[in-house]
Amino acid sequence: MSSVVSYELIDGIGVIKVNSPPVNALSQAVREGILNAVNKAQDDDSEAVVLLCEGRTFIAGADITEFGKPPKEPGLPEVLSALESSKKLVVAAIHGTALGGGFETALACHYRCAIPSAKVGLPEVNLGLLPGAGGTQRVPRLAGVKAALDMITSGKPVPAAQASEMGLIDEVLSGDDLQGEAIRYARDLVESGALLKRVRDIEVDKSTIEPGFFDKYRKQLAKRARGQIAQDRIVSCVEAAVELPIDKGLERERELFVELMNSPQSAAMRHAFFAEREAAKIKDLPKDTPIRDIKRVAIIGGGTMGGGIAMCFANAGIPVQIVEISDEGVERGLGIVKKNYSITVKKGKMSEEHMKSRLDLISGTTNYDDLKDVDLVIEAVFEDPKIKKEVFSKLDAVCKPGCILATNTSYQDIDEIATAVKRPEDVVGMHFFSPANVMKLLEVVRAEKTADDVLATAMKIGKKIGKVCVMARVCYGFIGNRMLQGYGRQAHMLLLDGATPTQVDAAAEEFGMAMGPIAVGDLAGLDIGYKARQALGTTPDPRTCIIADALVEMDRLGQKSGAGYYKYDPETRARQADPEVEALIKEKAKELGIEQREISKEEIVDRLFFPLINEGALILEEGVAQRPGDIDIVYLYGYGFPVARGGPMFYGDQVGLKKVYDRICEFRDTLGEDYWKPAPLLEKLAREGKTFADWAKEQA
Ligand code: 3H9
Repeated sequence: MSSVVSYELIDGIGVIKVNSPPVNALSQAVREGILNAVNKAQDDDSEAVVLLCEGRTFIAGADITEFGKPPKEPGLPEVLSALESSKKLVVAAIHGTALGGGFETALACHYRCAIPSAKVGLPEVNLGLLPGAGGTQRVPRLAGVKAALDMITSGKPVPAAQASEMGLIDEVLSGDDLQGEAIRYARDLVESGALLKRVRDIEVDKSTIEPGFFDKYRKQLAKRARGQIAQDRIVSCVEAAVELPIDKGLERERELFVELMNSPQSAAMRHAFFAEREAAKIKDLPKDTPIRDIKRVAIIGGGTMGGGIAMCFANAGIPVQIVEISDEGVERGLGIVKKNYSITVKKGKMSEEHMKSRLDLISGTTNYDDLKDVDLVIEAVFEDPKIKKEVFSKLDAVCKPGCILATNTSYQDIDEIATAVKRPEDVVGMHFFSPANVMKLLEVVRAEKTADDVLATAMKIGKKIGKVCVMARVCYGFIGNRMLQGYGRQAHMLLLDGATPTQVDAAAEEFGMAMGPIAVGDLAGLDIGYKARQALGTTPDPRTCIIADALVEMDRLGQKSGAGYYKYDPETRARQADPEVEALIKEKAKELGIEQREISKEEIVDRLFFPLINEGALILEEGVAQRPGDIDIVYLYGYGFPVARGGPMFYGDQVGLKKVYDRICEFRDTLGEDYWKPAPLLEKLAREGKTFADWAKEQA
């Protein structure tokens, strides 16, 4: 047998065992091993066959690293056909997560059993794909059309018990002894004379499909798909399952799978999958770097941010204290947390008991002496370097040796903050994104003197509380907010040049952004930037803020005051263009001597997104981010960048860096040099005809 698949007879049952860490993906060796084993079982003394996996999971899908390379025999359809047409009964025995091609393998077996903790799912849509080995044809046959569509278009795995109710699993095993229980189940089936149940022979139940069902489903999907084509193709495949005999349906599925596999969207989403996992790795940090134990946490500052961060720890079962300067502050902080949880309970997404157990983990204090025993403190006070340094010096006095002192600052110089303590090696940045209990991104900022184990612990605890962690070095705004400045600036300048707020947002949203930059300003509150500009005490370039400042001075602060760049419906919060603002923009453009003109959608998109790529290139050169993929992850998880574009740097590679560079030069020549200086790395790669991905490989 092959090195990754073994086959042996146990109690008259042929047991095929896959052992291909880390996730038993269907590499060529695994496919070949299963095919050989099932063929062998046809001619030996086995009465039935069990297919199971060693390690942490049943097969978690096709081997994504093989995608885009020349296909190697045997293909998955051939293997599945051998399993399905086996003359001996085949049982798939599932633990961990049977995903994608893994679950499709199980669906080609005659029976499926699973231990209670197992999950099954078809997450291909998250990679811009559809299940390409029968999933779209077999799931509707077992679970019905609507359930199949919901499962495949959401990509969400389903727990064993639910899968059993849906008809996707035949038996939930009683214990965790996978092999023993699976053999027993196979034996029971044989002894009871169970038939070779082939899913292909089942008729799709059409009774639930009303006329126009698929059109309606497509329309609903389009709203959340944000331009992703995979969802639409999945519906086409399920339609084919209803209308065509299975072999024709499988052909249709294959055709659309290949189309998606070759699409730029899937390439972007596969990039995002691997970039996310890569981002967790710090290049110069040895794998065996010790991790500090984090059992108790404190958050300084009980505002919206501090409260949200506290919730992240409580959700992971870690006790957390909120520190405020007054009893009222504590009260307010705990109130914010309680309100947030109550909303979740009201939506039916959390039980009262769960809320209570989480609230029990969160306490408040005004006394720094209460922090003697904590292992990690995260400072989330006002963005004022003086106040932050005062907080750190107080923490230095009370916290035990080895306690990690983290700051949630979005912009401040963490090396400077670290001068306030006698143990700068314990200082690190942990930059959460608002709302902290919802947003997945955590920028972990490595300061000049941050110790290796402090950095490793911050990355680890970030993962534990459910965040996607990306390491950044110290600079103004770190990775995400530093890059955002050019984006926000261009949004504002586009208005002065003649685009309307609606045109700017529509172009960004059509590109795939969750929300356009002007609407985001209204959502965040225009007064925030206004106050920050006032605090700087310098005179900003009016082209970057003149309209925003005027709106604030008119008490148009954004959504919270019912009007900003847009007017908001008080009931639905729907935004509406406001002629008053359009007149204001014209007036301000005139004041600055700017001649307004028609602006094309293409210009809006290039002026918004190319500055991200250019600043990203500077960030890479300076070593602020480790890899282009890390920058992409920051934008995907922190800023609503569309995953089907892979992130700004991957988008740059897809457009072509030469084209990006040339366009930036064109803007430099037409719009002025101030904000359009091509980054040296961008220029170099453009001249060499290379991509950021090529550069990353050279640096690895
Ligand atoms: C498909 O099946 C298409 C078919 O319909 C049709 C075919 C014809 N391939 O996530 P982790 C690596 S599409 C290759 O950190 P966890 C991963 O890169 C596929 N490698 O662990 C990482 O490597 P490293 C449908 C894979 O425990 C390591 O395994 N299936 C694959 O947090 C550990 O991963 C999916 O989309 C793969 N398929 O989560 C499932 N999967 O250590 C994708 C993982 O070098 N996978 N790796 O960084 C997952 O969702 C999670 O990995 C899983 C484990 C839940 C399984």
